[in-house]
Amino acid sequence: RRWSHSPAGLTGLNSVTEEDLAHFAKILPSSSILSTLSPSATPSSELEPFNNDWMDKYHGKSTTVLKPRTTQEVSEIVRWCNQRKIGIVPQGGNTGLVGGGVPIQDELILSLANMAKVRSFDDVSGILVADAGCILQSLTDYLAPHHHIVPLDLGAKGSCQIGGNVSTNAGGLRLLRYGSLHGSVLGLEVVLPDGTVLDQLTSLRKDNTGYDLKQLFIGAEGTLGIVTGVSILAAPAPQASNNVMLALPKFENVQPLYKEVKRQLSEVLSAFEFIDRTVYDLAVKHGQGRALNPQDIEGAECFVLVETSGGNREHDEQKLNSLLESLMLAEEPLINTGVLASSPAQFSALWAIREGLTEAVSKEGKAYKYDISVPLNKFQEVVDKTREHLRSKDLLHENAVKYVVGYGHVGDGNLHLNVVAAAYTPEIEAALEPFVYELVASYRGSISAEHGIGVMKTHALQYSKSPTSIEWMKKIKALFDPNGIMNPGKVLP
Ligand code: FAD
Ligand code: S2G
Ligand code: ZN
Repeated sequence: RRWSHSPAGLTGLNSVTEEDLAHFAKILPSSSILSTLSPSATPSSELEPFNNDWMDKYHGKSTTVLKPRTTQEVSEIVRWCNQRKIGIVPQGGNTGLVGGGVPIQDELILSLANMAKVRSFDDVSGILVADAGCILQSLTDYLAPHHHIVPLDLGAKGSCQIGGNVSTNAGGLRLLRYGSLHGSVLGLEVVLPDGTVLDQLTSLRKDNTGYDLKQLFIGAEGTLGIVTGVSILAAPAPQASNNVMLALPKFENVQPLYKEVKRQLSEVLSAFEFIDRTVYDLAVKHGQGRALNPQDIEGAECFVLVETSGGNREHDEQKLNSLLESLMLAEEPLINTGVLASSPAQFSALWAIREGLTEAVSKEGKAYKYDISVPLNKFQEVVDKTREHLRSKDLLHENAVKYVVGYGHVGDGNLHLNVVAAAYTPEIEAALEPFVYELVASYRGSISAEHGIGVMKTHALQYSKSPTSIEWMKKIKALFDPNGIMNPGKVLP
């Protein structure tokens, strides 16, 4: 069943044995060990959720999942694996979309699920220190009564962990307003591939003393060490958030609309998300969120969800209403219509359409996901060219590729091109890769805007990074992980 671009095999590494298990049993209670090897003899079906990725596209064959509760336990496990040259896949919420969080073969899975405590929060500075295994939604819930929010939001918030967010340098729905994790993460605690605990968990806003080592682990996808603790600057919760779903007659209007929205909303703008018509209709079909009434969106080619977050509800609503008026009254209106959320329920229902796109797509079939950065005015062209390319290969039909859709974070220039197929097959992949990567390179874009490289795109890194860059990434990898045990076969070709 494996056809994806994973390396043929991992060389120079050993499998977990019963002796290893006996050693792990000295470090962890039995409840923290899941293994098909005796004496545990857990049925392999119980390891499925750890061996298979969220899309059911990548499948590992690990025999053993360890779920340590403390940094010290992680350190002892890693030290042993480094001596035994056993490959380790660090796993968070397993919502990654590039196959980075599941084994390529039978590497050990080290799950952070049992390290989910908030260590401290200072409600004056807003600095939160949490275990890496804290689920994003649980941190959001923890901060709410303290009138703070995590400066990150994504559709996977119910399962993804802050350690996984850091390791993939997740972007998400709020990057436009709150910036990237490279800015909001203040410190990290990391277990290095030899078991050393690198404690960089500062809670300082400013610390300009030597190289900023934590930056190396943000986006390293578990290939340089295991993040066990995160210190992050939470943002003050907005007093008022509002959103509006705009229906556009044509894609060309997205750019002038973005300019106008930024001009009129300026500091209270907190999200600007693009949804093409095909994927909007799929979200409605699968009951994601509350649809706009069909007659109002007759002929709309795409949608934009705009969110404001500010300090004063009346002020922000006044801004939104005058924006809507100006958009509708223009002699050449940029929008067909706009639905302004009139209640918290409607606010959530509009967001649910955008956040439900991934699930709607996965309900339609097997998604080839291309999370790319391209110039905003090329979003539609990329979707159209990919669709045309598949049609020219006679692959655009019910039994091959059903839909080609686009949605994403306009403010970040990040398009999520999704090719929805009846099944994952070698001929569809051969038609899409390197076609999509070459198309992105032709716009001098990036083949991965926020999801990372994982195992899916190691061979495609060259489209976005120079040979010198890749050479020095490999030198850094060899320095931190000379035995190549940390998430082997991921990120680097
Ligand atoms: P996992 O999937 O478990 O792992 C991801 C990678 O990080 C793997 O390489 C793994 O080895 C490594 N890793 C995990 N934890 C650690 C750790 N503690 N230490 C070291 N390495 C670790 N992504 C976005 O950027 N923006 C989005 O808007 C977005 N929306 C999504 C919506 C849905 C519905 C889904 C299913 C996914 C979405 N994603 C998005 C992708 C995914 O949620 C993110 O990449 C997320 O950050 C992964 O977190 P996780 O805890 O699930 O990590
Ligand atoms: C999003 C999720 C992944 C995808 O919804 O912003 O990052 O391609 C994506 O559905
Ligand atoms: Zn995204």
